[in-house]
Amino acid sequence: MKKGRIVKALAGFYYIDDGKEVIQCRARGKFRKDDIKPVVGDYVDFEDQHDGDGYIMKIGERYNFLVRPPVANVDQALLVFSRQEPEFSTMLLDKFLLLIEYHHIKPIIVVSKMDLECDDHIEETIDAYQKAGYQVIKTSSKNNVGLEEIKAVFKDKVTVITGQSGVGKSSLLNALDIHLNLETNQISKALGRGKHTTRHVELLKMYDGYVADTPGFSSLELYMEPTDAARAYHDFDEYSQNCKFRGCLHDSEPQCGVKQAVEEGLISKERYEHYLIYLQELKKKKEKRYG
Ligand SMILES: Nc1nc2c(ncn2[C@@H]2O[C@H](COP(=O)(O)OP(=O)(O)OP(=O)(O)O)[C@@H](O)[C@H]2O)c(=O)[nH]1
Ligand SMILES: [Mg+2]
Ligand SMILES: [Zn+2]
Repeated sequence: MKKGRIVKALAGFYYIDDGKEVIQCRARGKFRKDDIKPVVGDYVDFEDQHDGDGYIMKIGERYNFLVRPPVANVDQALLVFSRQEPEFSTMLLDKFLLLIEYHHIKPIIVVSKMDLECDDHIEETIDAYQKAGYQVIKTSSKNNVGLEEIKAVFKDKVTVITGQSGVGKSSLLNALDIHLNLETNQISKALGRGKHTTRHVELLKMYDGYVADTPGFSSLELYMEPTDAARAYHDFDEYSQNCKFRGCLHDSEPQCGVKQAVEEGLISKERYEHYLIYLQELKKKKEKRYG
């Protein structure tokens, strides 16, 4: 039996890197029965048939698993948000951060298309997220800005590049490595959003790390418990030490450390308001599930 890591999944085939070469494999039917499917990033045991085909026999334990995009064993995520086209949305960014931090994946915020100058408050926004403790990298694939900073974060890590369709994820990777030639697309001007150019997930070896370009999305679903959401943001979690009640959702509970921090200006009011919206969404979902 050989061991390796799935670096690509496409049309029912899995491509496994064993450190020397990449072998094309299929999954055994038994995985489907157990309702678990191999995903990119999985460590697997496989049988090499030596005819260019093999079979995945066992999926190793995952230390985390992202549903969208489907990738396992991820260290960090570049959350790519364009300054324009599509327009930067802190509401969506906060949703994303909630999801990524819930999975214990380190988020790195990338503000792409910085060359599209306009009358926004992008610097203030960036400042606010940096104050909250997030690393923010400004890039322009068009003008080759911020690329060295991106290369530096790839080293020794598995990084997923994610974000809405059309924000420039594939363009960023192409700018980092001119030989990559990933397909990119012209954004639909009428809709102000992209048309899903990237269609599969693949781990690429880049700058001493593994990097996954992923298909963009147009909407993002939250699926955690309300109590998990209350603990997801690293900065909220810090102040929740001062909450009187265990399992405080930082909503209507008295003596809440997070609300206190918002009042004192230590947590941005806007982020807290976004959090409350997502918390309501999750509570409603839970009610539906349990009646
Ligand atoms: N002005 C400007 N345009 C950019 C930049 N980066 C990407 N674009 C444009 O944005 C559009 C979408 O780029 P893609 O790289 O295909 O976006 P994507 O995020 O990979 O999209 P999906 O694969 O659909 O998720 C293309 O028309 C790019 O030329 C940039 O830095 N500046
Ligand atoms: Mg793409
Ligand atoms: Zn609280």
